[in-house]
Amino acid sequence: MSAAVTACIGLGANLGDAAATLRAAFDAIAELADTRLVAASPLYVTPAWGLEDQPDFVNAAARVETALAPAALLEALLEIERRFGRDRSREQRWGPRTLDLDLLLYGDAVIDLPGLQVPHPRLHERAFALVPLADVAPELHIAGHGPVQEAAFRIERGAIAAL
Ligand code: PH2
Ligand code: MG
Ligand code: MG
Repeated sequence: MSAAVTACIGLGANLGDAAATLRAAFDAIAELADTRLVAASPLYVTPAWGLEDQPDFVNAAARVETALAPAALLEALLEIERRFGRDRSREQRWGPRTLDLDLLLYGDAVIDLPGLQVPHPRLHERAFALVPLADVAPELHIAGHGPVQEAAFRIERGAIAAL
């Protein structure tokens, strides 16, 4: 694999067997073309954020090395979401989902396109994303917010629990 970039992916689910879905999603990420899964975080049960009247989420994070460009990696992640039953035409913002794969970090890139914002805009203030990310990428920097580990120390962890 040539010119690989380190990227991080946030995984989340709260419909069906969310833990099984996340484990299978790690396998799907490991099988992506031109991409190597370097680390998979533990799974965490996290209280739903944004829209509180829904089941707890299971969240995790993956660290990969990839030769895919950001848009190609995002498209591959959306394809995995669809394979696991995600239908974006039938869901509400911040509502329940079978699988959500977010591109959290892509090297040091700062990308602000419709549908592709990296670092993920609210990453530094969301414990459900930061806590697992700190397991796989403590030393990586969130542009404008410093190292992942320090952002994770600053955040209120709330009721997040290892699965
Ligand atoms: N994702 C959302 C909305 N709320 N809450 C938690 N705890 N975890 C998530 O992954 C999550 C959420 C929409 O993507
Ligand atoms: Mg998403
Ligand atoms: Mg999300």
